[in-house]
Amino acid sequence: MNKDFVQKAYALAKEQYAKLGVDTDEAIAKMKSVKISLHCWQTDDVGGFEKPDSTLGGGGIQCTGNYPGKARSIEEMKLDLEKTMALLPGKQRLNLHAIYGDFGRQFVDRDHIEVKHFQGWIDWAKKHEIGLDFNATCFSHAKADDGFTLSSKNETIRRFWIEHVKRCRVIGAEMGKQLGTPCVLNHWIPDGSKDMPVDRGGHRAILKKSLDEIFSVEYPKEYLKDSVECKLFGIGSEAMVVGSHEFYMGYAIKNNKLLCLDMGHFHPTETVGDKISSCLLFVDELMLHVSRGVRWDSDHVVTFNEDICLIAQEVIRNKALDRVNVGLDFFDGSINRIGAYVVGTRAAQQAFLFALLEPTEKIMDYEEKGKNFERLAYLEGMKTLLFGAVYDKYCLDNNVPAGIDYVAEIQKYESDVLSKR
Ligand code: RNT
Ligand code: ZN
Repeated sequence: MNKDFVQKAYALAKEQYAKLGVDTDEAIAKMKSVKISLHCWQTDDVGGFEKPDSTLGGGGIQCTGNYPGKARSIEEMKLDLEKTMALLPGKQRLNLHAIYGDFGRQFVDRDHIEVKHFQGWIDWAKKHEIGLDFNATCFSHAKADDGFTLSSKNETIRRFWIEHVKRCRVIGAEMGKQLGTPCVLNHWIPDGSKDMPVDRGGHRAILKKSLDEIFSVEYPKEYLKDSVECKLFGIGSEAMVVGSHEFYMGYAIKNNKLLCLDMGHFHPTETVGDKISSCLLFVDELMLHVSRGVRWDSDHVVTFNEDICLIAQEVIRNKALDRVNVGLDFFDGSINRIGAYVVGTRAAQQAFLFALLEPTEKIMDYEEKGKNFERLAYLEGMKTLLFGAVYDKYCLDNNVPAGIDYVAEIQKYESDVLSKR
């Protein structure tokens, strides 16, 4: 897009928003604080690099599609991430899973992973001046095949996973320490039951006991922040998920942990945006897994829709940007994976910019006076202002393609790089 055109359109947008008392320059400046954590697993369909033929297995999550160009090594993944970041305005973070370590040609089981397997990633993050987040990987493993890990009644299996998660915390803390920005270590486990279990309580008590042991080691908050992620159901865990919403909400409040809210992990008529102001009254910080569930927790690429907008609006309206960590969690293997990344991340950024451009005080004033038609009209009116021109200016300021100019760049990357894999 022609720079002149972007500038001209922005000048009009600035004028239009100014009439509503909104300063567009200020909103763009605030986007510096919106650092979205890129989930590395979009580049390879959650396969990981433990074994040459690693594929996503179990845990009730599924990646569909077989579009060519999947990253097959750390080198390819880094290349893909660099391309992705080059097409995104602002700074991001990178969110790694434990299966993405540099294990060389050896097989290193989950209960043996060490900082050295992730030093390459830490150095890479340092070079790109970004922070790292991390996840224990308690799925795609023979010891998760019967559906229980940290809540398993089999003591050998339970101990294996406790050891894995403890090691993940050592690694996460080291990432935070070396990079000077706390690593959010997210804990999601697949544990659950396909059909009606009788001992729900037993498994939940075991999970609590495992977590208590794992978290008995304290790390400085400047290095490591643990978050816990609930889920309503998964494929193969339809009847019960051990780590339910009540379980983790209770656990996080009682033990001062971050609560992770995944947009695909609630009943489809619930919205995560509505939960934010409640949770923030009881936990210090949240981790968000920004995703788009189509009919179920399908992990579709995020689009600029009302669900993501409400999340961003609630974060901004409650002045909670510094208490909410935003990470992506989708995996689509049916389209160009870098394209999926860029579309999804831009959509999440747009939601935040859109929220930053809201004349909240004015609308709230109507609300307080009971003038709810006016409130609705303003909320609707915001949708058709020259918002795109402001996002384009944000792109221009950051020297990345404005509008959908990134499409051509991704097509080129596909023919030069991805199609040759
Ligand atoms: C699964 C959870 C979890 C995973 C990632 C890969 O339902 O959302 O966060 O998607 O850890
Ligand atoms: Zn998630």
